[in-house]
Amino acid sequence: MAKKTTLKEFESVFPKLEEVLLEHAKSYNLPGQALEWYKKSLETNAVGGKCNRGMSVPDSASLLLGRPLTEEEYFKAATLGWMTELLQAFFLVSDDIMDGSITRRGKPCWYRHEGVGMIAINDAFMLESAIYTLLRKYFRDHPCYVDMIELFHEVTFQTEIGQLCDLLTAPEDKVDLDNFSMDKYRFIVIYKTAYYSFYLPVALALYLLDLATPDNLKQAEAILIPLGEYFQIQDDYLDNFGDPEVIGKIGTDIQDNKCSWLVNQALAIVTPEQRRILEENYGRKDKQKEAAVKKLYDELQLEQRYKDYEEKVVGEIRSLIDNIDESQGLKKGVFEAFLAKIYKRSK
Ligand code: DMA
Ligand code: MG
Ligand code: MG
Ligand code: MG
Repeated sequence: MAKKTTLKEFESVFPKLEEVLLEHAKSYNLPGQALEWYKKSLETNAVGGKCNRGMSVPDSASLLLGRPLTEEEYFKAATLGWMTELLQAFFLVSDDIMDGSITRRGKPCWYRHEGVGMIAINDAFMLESAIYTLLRKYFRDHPCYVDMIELFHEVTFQTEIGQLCDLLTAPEDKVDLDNFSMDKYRFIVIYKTAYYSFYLPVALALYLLDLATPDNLKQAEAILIPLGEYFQIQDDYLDNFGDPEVIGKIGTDIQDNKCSWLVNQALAIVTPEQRRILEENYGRKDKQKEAAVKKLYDELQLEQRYKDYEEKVVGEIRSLIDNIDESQGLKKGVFEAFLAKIYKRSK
């Protein structure tokens, strides 16, 4: 089997793409100060993450072909990978503003950088635009160019409706635990996370190789969406139980009144007195109230409940992978690689 791409190899593609993006901006006679700003935003927001999504485009392409990629193929695949990272950067810059987060990737969130503030909103839009600049530059003549544009547009919309429901179920001024449910939860996480984080990179790899069919895209989606749901449940678990030093961000879900996996699990097993504790302390911008919820989560043994969930869901995902019909162009290895990357992750 072909070897997996390293972060170093993947990151080595970025400077060329950055140059293309800056040249493109320059062609509009963008003043130097603004050009410098755009460069800083690209370097701060697109680079510096784990790049799991981005690297999975070349990795999936190589697994689908059953051989290593040529240099040119690698560059194209990594370029598509960087577009998924730009989409992610666009969502994270906005998400951190909307969630009132403090840190991201171990540093202050972009909107909290000196002199940035709400200019970050426009920076987020420009990170999104960068996707289409690169797509046009490198894929205009690709037989799947229109499919790729439509895929980015659709996945963006899917993420946005997920974010909308995430925000609407978490009003700042009104805590109503009856608003939460696992059905709502599933909708939120499938849309806000699973499509762009899991389905998008594999669909891109299939389009890149011109191997996509309605059938294999459906088959891939049927596995990648449950995988993405599991991934966001991990994110919710780590928001409370993870080490901020390791995950690079400080959890905000309790104070933000989020319809998180943990609060839904708690609601399913609380006694009436424990429910009162939740009602009085959840969703308040108050460290002590947050601590009371954290204490309740410990009493309810949610950490163990998460670990049991993880074993169960990983078993289910493994059996979905085992049942893949490889004659449709897919390879089990593509999905095994995703699962191996996230199983028992701590960041
Ligand atoms: C993640 O939701 C979804 C998107 C689209 C960024 P989140 O707010 O739980 O993410 P994080 O924990 O990284 O802020
Ligand atoms: Mg957030
Ligand atoms: Mg959020
Ligand atoms: Mg989170």
